[in-house]
Amino acid sequence: MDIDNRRIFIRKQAEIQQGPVVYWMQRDQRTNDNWALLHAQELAISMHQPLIVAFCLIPGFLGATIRQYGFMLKGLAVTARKLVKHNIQFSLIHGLPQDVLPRFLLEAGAGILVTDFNPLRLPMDWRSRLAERVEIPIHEVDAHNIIPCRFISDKAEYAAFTLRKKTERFLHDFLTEIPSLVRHPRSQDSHDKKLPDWNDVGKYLNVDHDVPEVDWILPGEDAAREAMARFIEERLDVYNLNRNFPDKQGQSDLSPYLHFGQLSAQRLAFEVQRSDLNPGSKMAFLEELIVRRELADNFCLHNPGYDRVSGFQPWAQATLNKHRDDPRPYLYSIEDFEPGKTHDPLWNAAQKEMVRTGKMHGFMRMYWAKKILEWTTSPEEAMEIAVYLNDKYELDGRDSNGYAGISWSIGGTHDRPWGERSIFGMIRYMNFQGCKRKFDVDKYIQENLKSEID
Ligand code: FAD
Ligand code: FO1
Repeated sequence: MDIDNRRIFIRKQAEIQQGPVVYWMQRDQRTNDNWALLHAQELAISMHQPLIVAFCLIPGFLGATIRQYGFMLKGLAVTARKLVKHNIQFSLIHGLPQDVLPRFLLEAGAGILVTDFNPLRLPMDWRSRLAERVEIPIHEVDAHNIIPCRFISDKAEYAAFTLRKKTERFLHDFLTEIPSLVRHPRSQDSHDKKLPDWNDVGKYLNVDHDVPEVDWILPGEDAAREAMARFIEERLDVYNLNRNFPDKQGQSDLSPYLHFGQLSAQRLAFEVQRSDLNPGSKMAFLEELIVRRELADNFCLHNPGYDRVSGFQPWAQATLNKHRDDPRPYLYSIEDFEPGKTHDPLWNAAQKEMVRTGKMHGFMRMYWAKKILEWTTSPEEAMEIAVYLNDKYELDGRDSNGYAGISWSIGGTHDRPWGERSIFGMIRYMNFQGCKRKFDVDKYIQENLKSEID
């Protein structure tokens, strides 16, 4: 197997015991192109042991609603079936990992635990608490990033250009073909091939059911691969032209698959790179998928305040403090923002797009967050409202890309200072006129407010 050791972080040193290998699947919820699963299988084969995959279903996660849980669980059902077909046991366990995994591992007689990488505060906390409660080794494998996050930099990178130099240096090592999972040669004698009753898991959830599931995207790793192929076939060639125009279908729409780990970013980058399409579009897409995305994980791993004003650069905190008392032309509360009831039809249209589809256009997310800074009493309130709405309605929410994107918009993270103005200070400003010059705002407003008018 050619897993690169620079992908593996020893989360807990201990004596490997004789027993099955367990992969605690958390962020990367797929059988295909999953380095953590491949590492676990390689260990199990070398130890002549069965391989078990465990997923801990948590009753609530960062404000996720039935919209996100529905998408995730339907995707997990596909992955569970594929694992069993590979003679790999799949176990769905209910509760927090540090509470339920120790007993599960003991009962399975596990020899070693493998998990994947997640830089967010809560998932990191699960991993460290678990490490205190088990006696077997824990290997953490970064299956989410093309260049492993812990390897590429040991500090918060200031901007895309500082990280880009490092990605260019190591991309050749890591943007490779990915081996396939093999049918596992051994299974637990007590291997319960029984799959969870997915219709029954809803009762373990404690989530808001008022945000409906969406139907424009099919969950699961098989649908993700098809969507990837369609994007490369139909939209990649003009990605550079259309991606920043909210009135055009220019983006890949793959972020929900990437967020839940139903699609490997390395697979996507590998297929894009070897396509013979417009080099400008390929470069633009890989810049987002590799540099921007890895910058977000780097930000969350090395900056505890990734979702707060305290996580902004000092220059940004200083400039926002200086303008803290500037008069706000409009002031709105969450009661105005959530239903999209501001004076600005463009902002309202973006909010409606997110509430209705679970995916606001990438360009509009910048405008949307910046206006929340302009129309609230403080940067702290702006961050709170932007994170709350983003994590409640976006299918791809609760993701390092989101915290980095909101921090970029409101706190200039990974951006530079711009000309000083009221409220924003030197944080980059965006306004309606700027959008009007750039794309057909009337068309975008019509499309997204029409459900109001109908
Ligand atoms: P495409 O343009 O097709 O890009 C392909 C992939 O590249 C994306 O799926 C994503 O993984 C990555 N990517 C693209 N743009 C960015 C970016 N600016 N930063 C990091 N990665 C990027 N992204 C999320 O995944 N979840 C979020 O909750 C989220 N919230 C955001 C909030 C704000 C205020 C801003 C400014 C950006 C946010 N983003 C978020 C980043 C970006 O807008 C989305 O990743 C993108 O719109 C997803 O749609 P797509 O997959 O069709 O994008
Ligand atoms: N990860 C889990 O291990 N168990 C869960 O029950 C779970 C629920 C969940 C719901 C919505 C969502 O957006 C993410 C969720 N995650 C869960 C975490 C997710 O898989 C990612 O690890 C994080 O969002 C970080 O990217």
